[in-house]
Amino acid sequence: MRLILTAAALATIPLAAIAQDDPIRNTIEARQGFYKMLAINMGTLAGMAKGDIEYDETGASLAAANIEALAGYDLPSLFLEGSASGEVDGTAALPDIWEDMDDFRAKFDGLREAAAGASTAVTGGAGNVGPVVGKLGGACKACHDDYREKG
Ligand code: ASC
Repeated sequence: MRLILTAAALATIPLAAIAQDDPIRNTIEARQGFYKMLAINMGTLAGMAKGDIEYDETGASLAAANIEALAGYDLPSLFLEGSASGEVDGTAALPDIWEDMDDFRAKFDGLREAAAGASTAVTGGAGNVGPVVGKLGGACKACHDDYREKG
């Protein structure tokens, strides 16, 4: 019985390996997870800036630190050739990204610059959160305008 169970368990391994070995699907899932984490932390800061979420200095600083950490990741490396909208389903990444990867990278550098120091900038009161959200949102938008499918 034990032998049979072991064989059955082993038989499932190749299928799982195939699913994880699709580099295009992996890269799309990874960058979407990245954006989701970014959006969750932006949501916390934007909520505090608007007064929808009660300001709490530690919470604000942690959310901003998360954004700084995310901005330190080399996100553009997840944009593999062949993972554009129109080539595969389930992505809003416009083909223009690959037409000018240097500019795409420059846009991401813009987020990194906007995020620098954010965890300190949001301390000291709810009134300090809005300007940080504005700066970060501007960097998000600059890239979305050119490189994310509308709609
Ligand atoms: C966010 C979020 C975005 C950006 C964008 C800025 O909080 O989820 O995609 O900010 O709205 O223009």
